[in-house]
Amino acid sequence: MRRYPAFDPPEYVSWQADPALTREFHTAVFRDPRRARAIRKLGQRGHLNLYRGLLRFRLCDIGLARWVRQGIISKAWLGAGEEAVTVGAVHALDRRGADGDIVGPMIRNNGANLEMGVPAVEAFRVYLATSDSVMRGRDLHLGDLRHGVCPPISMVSSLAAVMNGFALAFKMREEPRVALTWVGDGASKHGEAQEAFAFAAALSLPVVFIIQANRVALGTPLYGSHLRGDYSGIGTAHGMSVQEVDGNNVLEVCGAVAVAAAEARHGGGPQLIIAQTFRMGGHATHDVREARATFPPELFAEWGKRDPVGLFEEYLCQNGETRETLEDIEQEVTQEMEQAAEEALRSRDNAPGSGEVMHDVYAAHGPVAE
Ligand SMILES: Cc1ncc(C[n+]2csc(CCOP(=O)(O)OP(=O)(O)O)c2C)c(N)n1
Ligand SMILES: [Mg+2]
Repeated sequence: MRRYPAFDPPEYVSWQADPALTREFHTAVFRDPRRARAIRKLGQRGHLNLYRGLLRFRLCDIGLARWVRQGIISKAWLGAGEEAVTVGAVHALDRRGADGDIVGPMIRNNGANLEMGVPAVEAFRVYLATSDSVMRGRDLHLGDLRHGVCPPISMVSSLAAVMNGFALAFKMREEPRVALTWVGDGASKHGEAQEAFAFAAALSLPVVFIIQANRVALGTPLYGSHLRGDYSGIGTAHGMSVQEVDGNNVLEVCGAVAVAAAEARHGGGPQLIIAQTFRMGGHATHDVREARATFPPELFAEWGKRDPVGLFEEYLCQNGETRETLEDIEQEVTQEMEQAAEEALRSRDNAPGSGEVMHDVYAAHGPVAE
């Protein structure tokens, strides 16, 4: 894809395919027969849709970063380098909408909205806090249950328990549906995440948890919060099935989630996936410099070579796709995102009125009087 020197991490601007990593990508896809079967089932259309999804997430983020640079918004939480963990997972689910599987993204999984069918304009409008945004100007955490997306909860790890609620309802109603959520490696240490894992396991709920191990939590590197360095023990301690994946390999993620979702859907209980990845940017756009100073440059260089978009492009081209096909998709997605940003800007003056502030707000004792 085209690179954007003003917004991309420098490692992406000068991105070149590394033959060893391209080989590794290919090997990983077919290592596990169950995952390989799910990946083959995607067919050409499914593969290109995954590519489209990666580009949507990346280009939506670039659109938001551009808005920050232009002073339209003050900051944005982006997923650069981690897009495959979100896109691969969502594409393995039943995305029919309100009656299908339900996902609970965190803010770094914003691309889940786009892949579940939430219009791209919403990803921009939500940042402008306009009354015509799906969140009605209340919150920049985006979700829409009509498309099977539960909005993120700002307090990290709280969403894991909420997703258990969806899963419990599916189980009680005997509906073959699953709930899926992502838990940051930092958030996985919170009591609420651990309680959610224990509860899901004890009740054998149809839920998939993905620990998004990007080696950092805000400004704290992994080794500052987690002595072991790996997460496999968390799942087995609670009695969950565990799979580990390269989170920058969109096909491996998709295959692993397809296997996990099938298990959960057919009574196999909660499934944990540990996706190894790396945050190529800051916690948000405001602290990129500090984030880059937190880790040695070699780590950025190493993970920079593993750009999920570049790796997948190489794979696709080695498996029969032409550069022209990929460029056409890129042009289409670029246009989609530019139009979405423009459309959102047209709502910029629709601030929520003061009369709306109490709508849909509940206190412990019931609806708040207007
Ligand atoms: C309960 C709670 N404590 C602190 C915060 C502030 N905060 C927001 S994101 C974040 C770090 C989360 O790290 P991780 O779970 O690894 O997710 P990542 O940002 O790496 O995707 C923190 C501490 C919060 N939102 N919620
Ligand atoms: Mg993290």
